[in-house]
Amino acid sequence: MKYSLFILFMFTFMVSQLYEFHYINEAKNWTEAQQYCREKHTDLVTVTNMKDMKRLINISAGYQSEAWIGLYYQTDGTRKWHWSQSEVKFNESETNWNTNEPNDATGVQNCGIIWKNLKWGDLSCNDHRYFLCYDDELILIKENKTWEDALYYCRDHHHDLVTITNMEDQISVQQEAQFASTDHVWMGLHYAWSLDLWFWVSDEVVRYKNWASNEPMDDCDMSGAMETGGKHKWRKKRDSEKFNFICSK
Ligand SMILES: *[C@@H]1O[C@H](CO)[C@@H](O)[C@H](O)[C@H]1NC(C)=O
Ligand SMILES: *[C@@H]1O[C@H](CO)[C@@H](O)[C@H](O)[C@H]1NC(C)=O
Ligand SMILES: *[C@@H]1O[C@H](CO)[C@@H](O)[C@H](O)[C@H]1NC(C)=O
Ligand SMILES: *[C@@H]1O[C@H](CO)[C@@H](O)[C@H](O)[C@H]1NC(C)=O
Ligand SMILES: [Ca+2]
Repeated sequence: MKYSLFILFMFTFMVSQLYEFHYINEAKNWTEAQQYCREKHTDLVTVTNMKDMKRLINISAGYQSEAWIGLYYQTDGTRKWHWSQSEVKFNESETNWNTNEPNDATGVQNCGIIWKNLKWGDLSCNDHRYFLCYDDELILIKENKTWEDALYYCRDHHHDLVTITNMEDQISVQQEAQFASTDHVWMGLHYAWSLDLWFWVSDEVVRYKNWASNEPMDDCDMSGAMETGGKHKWRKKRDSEKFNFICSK
């Protein structure tokens, strides 16, 4: 089937900063769904925090029914849940199972689904269901620019310099940053000297933090950059330094 035909059956239902979710209205088994998402988008969705949950609430709109998410039980070795997006570790304290799930109700149920009430269940991976893919909404610009020029570039050509509000965002940005040609990449993080405050240019409050230790004191004309390699810690850098940078689309 041609891609244009798939488009007809595809609902793009929300644009957030770093991800765009797609509800695919075509029944497939879990493995086929994963393959489809990886070919046409980035992967099956990871659903790990309340921000994502709230965005997914719109699945329950209209007639849309339950859908596969990127959750599966690894069967070889230790039996343990995993996310299809392999960089994200499954965290037992961030689950949202429906009452009595997971339960292997019909024998072995190794794949995860999200119901209309946003609760999770396990189902047999052979079952055919609609599913949820996501697209990364990040782009690495491999040009060396000052922080301010990077900001204007992103706002002119895309959406904004990237904002990171949680660990999942951090991981997505790391994935892009590793391909940079400079040892740091600019993010949309800036120091307001007059207010003695770090802020995201998107107006998000700086809640999640990933600063390296022993960073210099806050000073005027400083902005936040992420290390391209290693632990991808955040560093305070002079605005006039020139780095690659990451825009949100
Ligand atoms: C759900 O969709 C409606 C209409 O498309 C939109 O106005 C609303 O902001 C969305 N909800 C969330 C939580 O994003
Ligand atoms: C798991 O989630 C909890 C609650 O959000 C968080 O406090 C904890 O740091 C997470 N653990 C890991 C290993 O990420
Ligand atoms: C999914 O479908 C494919 C193609 O029909 C098949 O090869 C595969 O075994 C199925 N996978 C599961 C887990 O059922
Ligand atoms: C940016 O700077 C890096 C490191 O100095 C250099 O390797 C790279 O070629 C530069 N890129 C451009 C497009 O000038
Ligand atoms: Ca079940």
